[in-house]
Amino acid sequence: MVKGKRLIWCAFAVLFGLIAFFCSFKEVCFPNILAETSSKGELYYFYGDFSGRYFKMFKNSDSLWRYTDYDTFAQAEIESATAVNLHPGNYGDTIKAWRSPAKGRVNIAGSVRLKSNANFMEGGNADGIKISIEMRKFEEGRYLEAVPLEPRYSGCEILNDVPIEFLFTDIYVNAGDLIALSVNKNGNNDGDGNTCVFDVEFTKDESAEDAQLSEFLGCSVAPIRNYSNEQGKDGWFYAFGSVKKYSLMNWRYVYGAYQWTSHFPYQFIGQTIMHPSGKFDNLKIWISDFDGKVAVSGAVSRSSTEGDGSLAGLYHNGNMLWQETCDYYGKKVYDIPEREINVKKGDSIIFSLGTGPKYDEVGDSVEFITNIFCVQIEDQESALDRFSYLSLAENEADMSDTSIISEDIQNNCLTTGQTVGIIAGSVLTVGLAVFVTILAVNRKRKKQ
Ligand SMILES: [Ca+2]
Ligand SMILES: [Ca+2]
Repeated sequence: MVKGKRLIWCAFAVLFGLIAFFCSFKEVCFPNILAETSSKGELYYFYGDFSGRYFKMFKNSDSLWRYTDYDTFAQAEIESATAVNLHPGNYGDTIKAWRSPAKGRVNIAGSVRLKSNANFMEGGNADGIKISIEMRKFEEGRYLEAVPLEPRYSGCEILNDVPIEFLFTDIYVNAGDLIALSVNKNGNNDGDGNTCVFDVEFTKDESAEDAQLSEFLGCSVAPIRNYSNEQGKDGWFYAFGSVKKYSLMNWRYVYGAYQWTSHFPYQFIGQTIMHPSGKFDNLKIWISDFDGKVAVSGAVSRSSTEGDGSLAGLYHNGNMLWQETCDYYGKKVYDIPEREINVKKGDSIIFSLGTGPKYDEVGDSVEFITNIFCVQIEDQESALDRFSYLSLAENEADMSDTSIISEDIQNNCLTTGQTVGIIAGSVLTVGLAVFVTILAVNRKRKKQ
């Protein structure tokens, strides 16, 4: 009988132990079992500035999201079901965001770890990352300003490979609210690969119903799509020459990819990488098919320790709005500050890249981001023949007329009158030589 009682107690102890084990197991596994279903909210990847202008990244595959520049991506990591490498870009943060499906409460658990300790990276360029965890409340169809969940997670710098862990509990949310983890490059994005876990556990209020949320996520209007394999598509043309006169490039397989190229060596315009050639600039030209307003911005990223740099410019109808000699030795991003421009149908916006005043091409490959955002359309003519607004050159001599080249032309080249004089002189000299030769031959024949 005593034995039987002992057995019952043992059975209870084992059962209790098992319950305790499973409870603790659930606690440990909390981050990995969250936010898997749509009723728990949706997860998104953004690029830009969560407190300002940001865009939705596009899905490249089941485990990779991208934006326009090569360095920007969010990639699933193998080490856990929800870990992801939020690699920041040269021009904005890479952001993982969660959207609340209804009124309720959330717990957020996670961590961020740099894959490499920035203090010991070879080359000495690495400067770590900064992370922010912020919420944007959704009220009356619009998003309010981003507010950090805690001040210490606002631009928190991470320089070594020790993980930073965070846990927020009982955050009150309404349908549509966004909570996001942003990773910023903190200077440059060398060695900024990281492993982020950002798991959300949502508990809906008992009285709350799932809201019908729209696709609006507070994202800015995306820039007018600015790269394709077709001249004129979305208003964009790819050319070489000068801002005033140019020739269109051809789409060919060169330097490891299909991209726009001229017949000069190493001159091409890729998705974001471009390289100019000699005295002919690379030109990305956009022709408006509407009267209205656009916002224009961009950036040039150079990473080289040789050459005299390249000359980047921005023009509206041939008038220079911005120019910069990008000649820093090392890695540097030159921002083209955003500005609004009133445009008419047929107006041109040109982003140019030249080799510089000495036409030295060494180290002139750059990454060039060229953004044009449509702000306001008053009157659009979609069928506008944009080709007819191009300023195409008749030949190569016709297009050697960039702003920097024009100085050289003024200093070193000849006027039309001088050119005619030289041609006439040359013709006369050759004619005289031929005449003298014939005369000499005739005399020789007479002597024979
Ligand atoms: Ca960095
Ligand atoms: Ca150069």
